[in-house]
Amino acid sequence: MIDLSPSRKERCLLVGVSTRLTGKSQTAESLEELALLADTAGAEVVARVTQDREHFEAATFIGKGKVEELGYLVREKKIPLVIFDDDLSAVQVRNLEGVLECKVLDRSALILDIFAARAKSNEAKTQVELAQLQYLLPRLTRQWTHLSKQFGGIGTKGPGETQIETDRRMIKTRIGHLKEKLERIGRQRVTQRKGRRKHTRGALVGYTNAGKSTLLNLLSGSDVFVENRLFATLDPTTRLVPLTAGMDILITDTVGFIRKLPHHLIASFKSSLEEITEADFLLHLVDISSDNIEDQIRIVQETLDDLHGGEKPTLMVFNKIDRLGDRGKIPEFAKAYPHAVFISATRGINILGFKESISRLLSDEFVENNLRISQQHQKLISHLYEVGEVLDVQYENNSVLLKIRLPRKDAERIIRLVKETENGIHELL
Ligand SMILES: Nc1nc2c(ncn2[C@@H]2O[C@H](COP(=O)(O)OP(=O)(O)OP(=O)(O)O)[C@@H](O)[C@H]2O)c(=O)[nH]1
Ligand SMILES: [Mg+2]
Repeated sequence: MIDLSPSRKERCLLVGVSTRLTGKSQTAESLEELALLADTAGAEVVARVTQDREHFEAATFIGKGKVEELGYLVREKKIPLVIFDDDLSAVQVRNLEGVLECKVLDRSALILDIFAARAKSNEAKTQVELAQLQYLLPRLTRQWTHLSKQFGGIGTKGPGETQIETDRRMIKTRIGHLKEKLERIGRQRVTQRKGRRKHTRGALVGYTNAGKSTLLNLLSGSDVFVENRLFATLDPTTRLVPLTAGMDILITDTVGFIRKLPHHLIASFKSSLEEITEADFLLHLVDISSDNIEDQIRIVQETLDDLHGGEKPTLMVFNKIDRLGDRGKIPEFAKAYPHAVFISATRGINILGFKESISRLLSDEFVENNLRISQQHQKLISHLYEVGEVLDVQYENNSVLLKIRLPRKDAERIIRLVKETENGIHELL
């Protein structure tokens, strides 16, 4: 585990590169976030170095002169760890470690390390190990093993040295086993979700540290782990939340997103992230006190698009309004996002308004119908279970009465299908 006591903190130097594409301010913001990540991993940032470049050096990522400058800093300040904000190849890491004579990591390795330290459940541990091995496989070199033994500490934990030392084939076998195990856990998850079908489900999504777990705790009176560090939540937690007098909904808290999230990680967290793709609607939580609101919103949306969750009915929720000195930012975002709601999860500000906004979203996006179908049309009945939320079932003579909630955009087509099937016009099902 990472030792967070100040005296034992591993000192590190951060390196960021800006190109014409990324620009200086984006690099600075990204580097600021890398510092937070380093802090979360238990390291102390003692220096930051940036470079403007038109292209990346194949051998060392940054230019020769910059490498020398880094080497000087590392030796002078006796820094054991250098972290690059961009992904490095195995060759680049090897060359840089050779010249700098210290451990070199990239942002992905650092994020994976944090996830490894934070993983608690069987599923999260399996997901992280899979992502680590997939990250490691193309980077597996004798020198890397040698250095991991020599330096130890951040970025050298994880799958364990014995596995790193075994050959690629064994790692590939292990990857196969982990994937199978995740599939098994994933199937259990599907069964659990089916058991919860009666309720409408929302998923809390957003940038890491936006306050998702805090909000779920407030809404459900539960005690999901909350911390002012990145990636406090790895496992999705689902809780029943009273929405209005007659209606409870399920809300799931999910892992936070961040820029340059390693793609292995997203792939291996597939089954947890299915909680998002399977949800009826999303609550996109944004930290309004952050300096990079627009960037964070964009990154969350891009990640959701990757997961095919970008099309879901979404309520934008701006959190932490208690941290705004003046309320100046609220009108600006209210104008840009007309349906958004503004809250404070820690102070419990405007939670009623938040619940009303969810109710409005649900009544805009979903309609409830009562459908009567002959029991002989089993295929149609199972189709309805797939496309909608069956709220109630009653059997009457040879018919099934379904009270069903359908997405408004599909409702007309489905009702027509039911009529045509009942009248024997439609042979689809
Ligand atoms: N001032 C203020 N702080 C808040 C508010 N909501 C959450 N926080 C703080 O923000 C930090 C992060 O909260 P979490 O609930 O862990 O955030 P999260 O989105 O679940 O984060 P990850 O699980 O890391 O993705 C904690 O220190 C919370 O106390 C709020 O409304 N106002
Ligand atoms: Mg959380």
